[in-house]
Amino acid sequence: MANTTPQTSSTTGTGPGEQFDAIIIGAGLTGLYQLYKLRQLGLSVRVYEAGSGVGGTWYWNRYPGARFDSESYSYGYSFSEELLQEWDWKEHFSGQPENERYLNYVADKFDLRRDIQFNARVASALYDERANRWQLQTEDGHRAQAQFLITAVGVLSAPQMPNVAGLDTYTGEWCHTGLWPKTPLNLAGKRVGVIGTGASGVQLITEIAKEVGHLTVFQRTPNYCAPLHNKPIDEETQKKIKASYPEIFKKCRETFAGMIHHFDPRSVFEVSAEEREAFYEQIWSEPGFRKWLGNFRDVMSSKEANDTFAEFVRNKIRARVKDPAVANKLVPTNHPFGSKRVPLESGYYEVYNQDNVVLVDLKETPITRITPKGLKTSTTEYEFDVLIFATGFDAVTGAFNRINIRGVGGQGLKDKWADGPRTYLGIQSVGFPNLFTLVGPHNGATFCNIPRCSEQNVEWVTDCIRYMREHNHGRIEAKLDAEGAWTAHVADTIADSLLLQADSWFMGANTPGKKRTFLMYAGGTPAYRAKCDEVAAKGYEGFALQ
Ligand code: NA7
Repeated sequence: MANTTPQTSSTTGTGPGEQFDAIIIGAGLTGLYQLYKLRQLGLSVRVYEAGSGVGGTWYWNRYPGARFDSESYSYGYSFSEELLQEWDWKEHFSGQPENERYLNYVADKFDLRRDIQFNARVASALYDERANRWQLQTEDGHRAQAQFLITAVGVLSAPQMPNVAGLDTYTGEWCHTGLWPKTPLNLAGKRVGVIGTGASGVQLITEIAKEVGHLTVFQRTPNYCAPLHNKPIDEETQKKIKASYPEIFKKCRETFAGMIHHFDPRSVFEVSAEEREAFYEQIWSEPGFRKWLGNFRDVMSSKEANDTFAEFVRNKIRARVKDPAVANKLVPTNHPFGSKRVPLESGYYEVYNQDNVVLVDLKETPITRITPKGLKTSTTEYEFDVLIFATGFDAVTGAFNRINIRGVGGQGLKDKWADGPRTYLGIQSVGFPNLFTLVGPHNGATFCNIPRCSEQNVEWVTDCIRYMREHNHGRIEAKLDAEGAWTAHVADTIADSLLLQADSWFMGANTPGKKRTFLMYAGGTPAYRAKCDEVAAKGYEGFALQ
């Protein structure tokens, strides 16, 4: 087995730096598990993490109201029975502080920190063809090398600011939801502006509306927000959950998106109008994503079917907002229900019934510039103490693009993917040997309850490295035909889907200048897992092993 002691040479300057078998970028949920698994294999591993602590998404997104939209008990790691039994989720949909605590607990329990370098943002990763090693450099000049490079950089980790003039002139406090400071902003009694009404904005707005002095929400596109129905987990339920983890995880393995929710096998039009309405009321009253991923099977493929539920949701919104003119602005009309990620909420629409809250429709009055005291729209000037950007992320590929990753012949990954990602299984890309992209573009883990599918990714990569070591292979690279076929297949998975019809981050359409193309995988979790298993069983079919 591998030498587990890293050899150190000069770690900065021009030397090759520390030597490892594998380097992992990111100490979020996925990176932590990959570290744990590679250690078990006897590899020397170093994780580089930009933050000062573990947690990834749950480290950075510490804005008020941030919480799971997956049932907590379907989100935690499944690999350790001991961990499952000793961790008590306190709420059905756990909040950020608790989620961060959980990931810290895991890091401590499995003694993971000693192989993680914190405050280390990777600037470049260059493949040395002759040595068959990846050479990494962090932004502060630290250098290291490894045979395997494994990215666990997350799907939504490259925060995106709007391209509006004048931010540098703004003199008040401001921040992005995805880069929320550790010392919380004091918003009590303040004049606050929020730009963006996606899943983050909806959670944040609902929470801060309870304490701010005045809130102005700048909305570009209204969303179909659905009730989360969160509540604490009582003792009896806790026991039941702990006794039924095998069934919970089995269910997650079998559903389309790795959640506990299954699409209903019926078509919208197989039932009478009364039955349909009763079904909609039923799923609306149930927790989590039941309304999206447990809806009729054709809600995501037939516009006609989708319209029936979209109108149901619009009526729910209208019923909750007192001022019909405001309600009208909040009602989505330009995309099908579920074609963008459905924000789950706990009192969001009622916020707009508060006297101290104003909704500005940016389609009517766009922002023209940020000013020293706030911002200007085409008609009005606003002043704030705090301005919050809930404007989302350069999704899926953004975090890759922010690292200078160069493979065979110095080819940049960013350049290769400029017209959209090309991958095999969303785990490798031709020209980048020994680079594994966990939860990367085209990967089944993207359109999934991430922990369930990222565990699959990690275990598959670990098995692959074990196989390579057992068979004396030092290098693995996807083959061109396999990459072409997978990339075409990814497009096929969405060909009949209404996901195509929205300007969402799924499509890269939220990032100015980015090629509009499907960045994820919509073939479903079971199909993805089966394909990965088949590839492995056939001796890593579609990969060249040397
Ligand atoms: P999202 O879902 O991408 O939402 C970003 C929001 O910000 C959305 O309402 C955008 O409007 C708005 N936005 C983005 N750029 C601008 C500009 N330039 N001007 C005005 N408004 C803008 O990001 P979130 O952080 O809420 O959620 C990301 C994921 O995290 C979510 O899907 C969950 O998986 C968890 P738009 O709709 O583009 O018109």
